[in-house]
Amino acid sequence: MTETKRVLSGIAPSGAPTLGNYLGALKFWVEDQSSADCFYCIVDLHAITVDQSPSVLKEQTLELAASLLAIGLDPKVSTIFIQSQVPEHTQLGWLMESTATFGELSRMTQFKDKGKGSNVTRASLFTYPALMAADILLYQTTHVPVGDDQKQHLELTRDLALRFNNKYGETFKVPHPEIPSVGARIMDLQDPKRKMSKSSETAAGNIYLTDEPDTIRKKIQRAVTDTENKVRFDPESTQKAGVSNLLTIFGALTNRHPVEIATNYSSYGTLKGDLIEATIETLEPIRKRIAELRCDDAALIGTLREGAHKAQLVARDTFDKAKEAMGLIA
Ligand code: AQP
Repeated sequence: MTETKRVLSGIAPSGAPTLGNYLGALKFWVEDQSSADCFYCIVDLHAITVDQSPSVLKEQTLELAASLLAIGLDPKVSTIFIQSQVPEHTQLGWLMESTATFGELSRMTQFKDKGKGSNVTRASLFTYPALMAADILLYQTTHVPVGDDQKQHLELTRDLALRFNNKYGETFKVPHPEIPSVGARIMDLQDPKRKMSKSSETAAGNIYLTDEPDTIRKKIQRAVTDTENKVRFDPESTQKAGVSNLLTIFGALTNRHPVEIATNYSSYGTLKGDLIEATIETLEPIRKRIAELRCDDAALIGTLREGAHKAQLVARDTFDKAKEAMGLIA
């Protein structure tokens, strides 16, 4: 008998979602809905591992929730919820912190990059990979779509699940990473050496799902290229990083290979013009739908609460099993 494919993925409300989030992750979430039992989580507890203004965090959470529905995630098909509304996440997170070692968490490269050895770095930034393990293991997840940056955290999740199962008895499914075969890493339009990030301070390098057509036009027209004016896909070359990024975006938007797209263009101007049209064509219906959904935040919150309720039915069961296995009285 083949096991049911169960997917869990999360996104942090750490800023307005970008075209990078959409092309690198969210569009695959929509595709997965038809073939798997999907749990999609707004990981607000991950967002507070760095400083957030409370009012901004609330706004970003609602904007992200509207964005997830606007791109086509269907709450009748998938379980869509806010992480902090299901307390089992933090509860199992503690059991995972009590399974992981200090040495393991110290080796996480994201902590080393983001924490930069500072004394004011929050303790939660150090321990959040254990919370992420709990997020995944609570749902007996079989597959986790991950980008390059999250592979190490998923490896830790697998190690913790195996360790727990060996020590306390079979409790968790051990999840597999799922690397999208056509996954794209979208870079900042102004600094193509760094990835497009929702928490980035320079809006000019990001395209947001809520950008108006005129804003998209200006951002792409001003995107950094080089003086050679030769449309060539060569993401490894520093000189061609900007134009390669534009070709990657175009490829991901139209399901074509960037190398093939490059052969159709002899100037950056025409490439940018066509890319602007393709981007607006994809994002304009999403932007309009987000605006409609944001007219009724109460309904949006209601949808998320229903999602949390559905999620909790599964999460509670796993948490009780884990607690019992560890010798905690239920
Ligand atoms: N530039 C990107 N290109 C492709 N995929 C991307 N993702 C993020 N940026 C790009 C994918 O989006 C998903 C959700 O991301 P996350 O919220 O878990 O955090 P992140 O990866 O750290 O995304 P950001 O936008 O860069 O957030 P901040 O600024 O808070 O750090 C993930 O699947 C990620 O791979």
